Amino acid sequence: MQSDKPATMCPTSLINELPPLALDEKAISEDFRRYFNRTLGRDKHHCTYHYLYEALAYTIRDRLMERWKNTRDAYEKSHARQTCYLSLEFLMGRALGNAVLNLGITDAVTDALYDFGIKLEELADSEHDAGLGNGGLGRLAACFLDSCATLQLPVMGYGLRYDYGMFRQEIRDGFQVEEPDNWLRDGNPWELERPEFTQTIKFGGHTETHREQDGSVTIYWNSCDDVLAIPYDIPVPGYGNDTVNSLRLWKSTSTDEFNLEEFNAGDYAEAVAAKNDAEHITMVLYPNDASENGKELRLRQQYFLASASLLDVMRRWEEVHDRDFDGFTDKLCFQLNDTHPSIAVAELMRILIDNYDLGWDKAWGIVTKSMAYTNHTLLPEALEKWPVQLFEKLLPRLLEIIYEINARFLAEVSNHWPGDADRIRRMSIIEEGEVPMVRMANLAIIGSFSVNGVAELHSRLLVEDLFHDFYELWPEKFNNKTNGVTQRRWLLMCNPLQSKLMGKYIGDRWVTDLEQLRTLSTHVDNPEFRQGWLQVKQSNKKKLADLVEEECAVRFNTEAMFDIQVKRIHEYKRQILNVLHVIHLYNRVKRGDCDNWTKRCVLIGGKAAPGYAMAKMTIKLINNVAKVINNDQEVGDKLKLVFFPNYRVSAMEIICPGADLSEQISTAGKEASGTGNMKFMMNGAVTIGTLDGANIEIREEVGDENFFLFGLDAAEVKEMRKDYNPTAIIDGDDDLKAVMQLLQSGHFNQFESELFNPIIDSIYNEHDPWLTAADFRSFVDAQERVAEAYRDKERWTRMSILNTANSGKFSTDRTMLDYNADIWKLKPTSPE
Ligand code: HTE
Repeated sequence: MQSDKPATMCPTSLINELPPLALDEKAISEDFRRYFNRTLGRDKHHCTYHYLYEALAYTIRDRLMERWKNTRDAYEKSHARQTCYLSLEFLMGRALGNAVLNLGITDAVTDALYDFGIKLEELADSEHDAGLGNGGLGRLAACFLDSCATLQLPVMGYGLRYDYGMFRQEIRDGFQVEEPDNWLRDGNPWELERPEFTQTIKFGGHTETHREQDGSVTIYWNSCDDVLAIPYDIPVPGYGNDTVNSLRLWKSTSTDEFNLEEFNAGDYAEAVAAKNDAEHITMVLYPNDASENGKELRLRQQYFLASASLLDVMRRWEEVHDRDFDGFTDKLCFQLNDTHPSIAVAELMRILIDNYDLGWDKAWGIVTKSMAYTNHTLLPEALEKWPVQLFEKLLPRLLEIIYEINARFLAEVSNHWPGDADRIRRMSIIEEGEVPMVRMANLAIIGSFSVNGVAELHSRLLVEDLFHDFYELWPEKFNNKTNGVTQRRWLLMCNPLQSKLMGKYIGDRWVTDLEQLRTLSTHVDNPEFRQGWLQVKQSNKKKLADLVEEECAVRFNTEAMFDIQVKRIHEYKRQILNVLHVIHLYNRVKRGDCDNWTKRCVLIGGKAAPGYAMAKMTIKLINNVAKVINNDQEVGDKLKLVFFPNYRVSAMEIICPGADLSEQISTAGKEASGTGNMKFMMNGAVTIGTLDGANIEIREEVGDENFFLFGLDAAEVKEMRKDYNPTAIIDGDDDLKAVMQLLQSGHFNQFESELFNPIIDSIYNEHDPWLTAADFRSFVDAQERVAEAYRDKERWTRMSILNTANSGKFSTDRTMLDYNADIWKLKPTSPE
């Protein structure tokens, strides 16, 4: 094929002569028109927002393209050390607004569009979210990329290009219904296909050992079903600095030779049908957050990502260093986003030994100096284990390598703790039992030079409990890196009014140095500033109320407190505790206990994993309770409750600026960090929360008087579990008793008898791991303090301002600087 043939030399006159594209209104306007009319070929009959969006996306993309190339060149020329961030999830959301913002051309673009009578906001709204993640873990990866580009750190994201991202959630009759998210249907102007960097990934087959003439042993992994990995690159622009980093996403496809043997045997249809297996690997994102599903296809995805990414790194390495791996660990580092890509530990061994003939010790030295692992949860149900048998079938060569890693490791353990068989059993990569399993976290820890948690409490619990054995062996590996969020998307972009107001008082250095927000506190006594702050919040609440009305057909009164809990639906996050409080408020109205009432609009949103029955039931409960409350004349606008459907990145961009109260109410010790809590804080919401995850650090920063604390702490939770008696707690608390009685009476499921029994039973269960009843009283009391504080407008406004002012720590810029100082050691490198 002539088209695939590389030109003998790339003429410099072809690639070096392009003058940079102008960023002014006129140039943007011209390009926009050209793309709409000529490239897209549209006219008055096709003037949809989608085509306008597409024309603008191409206009912006052109301007990223030249910076992208310059950034690559700069990294190449300086032989920059690089980190590869390996993640099964990148929850990027929309790209257009972010690109415009980071290029610093918001005014020029707005003006250019204005001349055509088009509003940037409306056009940006027709972009489909890139929902390639479940929740916090995936969004964190996206925020990391933004901060690394802004800090000019040579970091490249590696992930999967799922055809279908996180499912679209519809609510029918109060129940969640999952609809496929066909996000690529209308094309994706932000990706660049790179077929020239295609890799071949092996699955199945078997291994053969060959003794060479010199006595050495070579292992061949043969008769595999090969699958092709095609990379698609997505630009990641830094803020105001001409750096554009890359996110490389792999798509699976079949090889032309796929199952040739069957083909030759005449099973043509079988062979063609088998192609599907290959194409299916990157078809869909698994919609489980912090819970395991153990499906074979998921393991295929994990290996596909690890292998394709490592082979890609090797290709680039060979271009410069040939087969000399001496300086490898000086130049490269891999950060594993949870255990999902941790098969990379074994895969890098395989590549170095089988493809490049390195000896075991040399290869192991390279692996353990280049891999770093981040743990994101303590929940046992999220700890990945794969049946040995499945490994044997799917990745036989990798299982051999894992066995060898394990044998050498266990020898080290025996040496350290002679005769401690229990410890060996606990630390082994292989869990013995009826179905022997490969423990991915053990593999990740053993193969990495750094292991970190994502908030102080979480990292402490890791070394005290979950990974205690490993900590005793290698204390120096363990460290904390408290999460953050990028203030470019989660303040500057999503809250222009607050940003503008802050700009007037403290300038805009906070955009790249969030600690600057602290200066806001010097203005907290300025009535004019406070007035402005209040007006901003009112406008943002109005915008949110409009969205809620559109989505839920309920009108929120913007004078009321907006009380918000958005996150994945999970028992440990305790949306049910929130509902119990709402029912309690409803009871108060119904019994006339309304003195000094604070009006509340409660919004709950989030997706439930499709196989998680209790989470789905929780959604139904919220909807049923909402229906009763919202239609009760007596309640009126004292209290509203909505379930916000299809919660996602672009929805959060409207929700968090409009929030007054941020609900962070997980059972202490269960939420590793949380990051929604940080977004709310930045946008001036006050938190009601437990001493869990990053809440603890948020409270430390903002001060106890500006945070509503309730509930047991992690140590008390552990204690309470020993003899937990929810029935006694409920009987001893009139408010909780009334709430439970109303639930049990079927008041919220009049025509759906018994529907909520599983939820009611879980609250009464002595083994309820989430201790919902135990924290009810404390939660209701804290909510009463919230209500009282909210009635005092001036006090609340101060609290709101101080929350923003003290959110500086929670920028991913700080998080990335911490990773870089302790783990990556990259040199900021700027293009030009
Ligand atoms: C934590 C959350 C934390 C976030 O990572 C989480 N961990 C997972 N999902 C999260 O949102 C997770 C998903 C699948 C498997 C294992 C863990 O729950 C980012 O803020 O507290 O660190």
